[in-house]
Amino acid sequence: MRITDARVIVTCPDRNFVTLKIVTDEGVYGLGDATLNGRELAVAAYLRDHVAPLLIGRDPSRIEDTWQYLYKGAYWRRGPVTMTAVAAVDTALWDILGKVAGLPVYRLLGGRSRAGVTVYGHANGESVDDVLTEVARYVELGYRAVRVQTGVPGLASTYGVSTNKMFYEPADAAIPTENVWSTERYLAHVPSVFARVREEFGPALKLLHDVHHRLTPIEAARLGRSLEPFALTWMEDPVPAESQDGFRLIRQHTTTPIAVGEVFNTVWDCEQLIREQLIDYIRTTVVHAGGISHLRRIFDLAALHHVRSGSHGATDLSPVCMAAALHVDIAIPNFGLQEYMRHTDATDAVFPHGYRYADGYLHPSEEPGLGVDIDEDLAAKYPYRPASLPVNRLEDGTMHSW
Ligand code: CS2
Ligand code: MG
Repeated sequence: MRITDARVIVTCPDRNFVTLKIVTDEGVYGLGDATLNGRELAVAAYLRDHVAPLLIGRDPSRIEDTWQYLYKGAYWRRGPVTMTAVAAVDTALWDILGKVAGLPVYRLLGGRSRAGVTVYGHANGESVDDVLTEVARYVELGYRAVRVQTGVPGLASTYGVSTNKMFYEPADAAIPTENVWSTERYLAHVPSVFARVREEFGPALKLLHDVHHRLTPIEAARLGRSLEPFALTWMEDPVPAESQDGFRLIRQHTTTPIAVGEVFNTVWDCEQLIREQLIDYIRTTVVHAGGISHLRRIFDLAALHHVRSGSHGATDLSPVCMAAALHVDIAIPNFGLQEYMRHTDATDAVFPHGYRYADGYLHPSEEPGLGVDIDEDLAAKYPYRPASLPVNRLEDGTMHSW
C-alpha cells in the first residue's frame, strides 16, 4: 500500500479547522486534525508546501518511521506549527492502520482500560448566580466533573466566560480583541465562587478551574492555598510554563492539584514537570503534541511519576482530534479526565463521527480506524475566516499573558 495523495482541507463551519486527508492507492484514507487556533494557515502551508510532497509513495503503515522522518528530517525541531503538522500526519496514519486492520484504533493501542472516558464541561457565567445555574445544567446532563469560570467584578470581560453557554470561541476578531486584567481583583474573587459552588453541589462533584497562565508562582501558590477548603480536582495553567522551575515554588505551598500542558508540543516541554512530580495532570493533546504516537510517549512517561492525563478538548480542537483523543484515553493506564466542549451543529455536520456522550462519559467509536469522517463538499461551503485569539493588558496598559 502506498500514499497517493495528501490534501489539506481548510473549512470554517462556525470556526476554522484544518484537516489533513491522506489517501492511498487502495482507496483507504485517513484523517488528521491540524488546527492551531489563530495560526491555522501557517500549519496549512507547512503541510501543503513542505510535508505533503514527502508523503507521496510512502508506505502508510510505517507510522513511527514517518514520525521520525518528519521530526528529525526538518532539522528545525519542536514548536507548535511543526508539531501540529507532524500530529496531523501521525493521526491520519493511525486512522489508515485501523481501517486496514478492521479495528478501532484503541484496540491497536492495547485495548480498553475503562468503561468510558470521564469528561468535564465548562460552566461559566458573568455572576456567581449565573455559574451556579450552569453547573446545575451540567450535573443534570450527567457530568461528574465541571470547570467553573466567572466574570471578575471590576473587569469588563474575562477569558472562559462566553455568551453562548455550550460553545466557547475566544478567537472573536481578525485583529485581536484587547482584554484588561487585574490579578488583585481576580485573587480576591475566585475563592468566594468556589465556596458557593461547593456548598451548593456537595463533595462528590469534581471541580476544576483554569487560571489561563496569568499568575506568578507565588500568586498561584496563594490561589492554590485559598482554594484548598473546596478540594478542587485541578487548578489549570497557574503560570506561564516556559519556566518549568516555577512549578516547584507553587508545589511547596499548596496541595491543590496542578494541571498544565495545552500549549505544549513535545515531551521536552513537560519532562521536568513530570519527572519531578511538580504537576498532577498533563494536558497535552493529539493535535498539538505530535499525534497519537508522541502523546502516548508523554503519557507513558507521566504514568511512571503518578501524573495522569487531562487532555485539552476545547472547541478549537476538531472532531478528528476528539475522536483520536478518545482512543488514547480509553486505552492508557493513567487516564485522568478529558475536556469536552461541544462543537456546533455545523461543525458536527462537516465531521460526521461515531463517538458519543452518555452519562458523563464519552465513548470512542467502534468503527475501524478513528471513526470520524469529513464531508468535503459541505466543508467547501464554509470558507476560512480570519480570527485571532484576544490579547491581554494590565490596567496600566502593560502586555500580560492572555
Ligand atoms: C482553554 C482553551 O479549554 C481550555 O482550557 O484554555 O479554551 C483555550 O483558551 C483555547 O483552546 C485557545 O485556543
Ligand atoms: Mg485551558
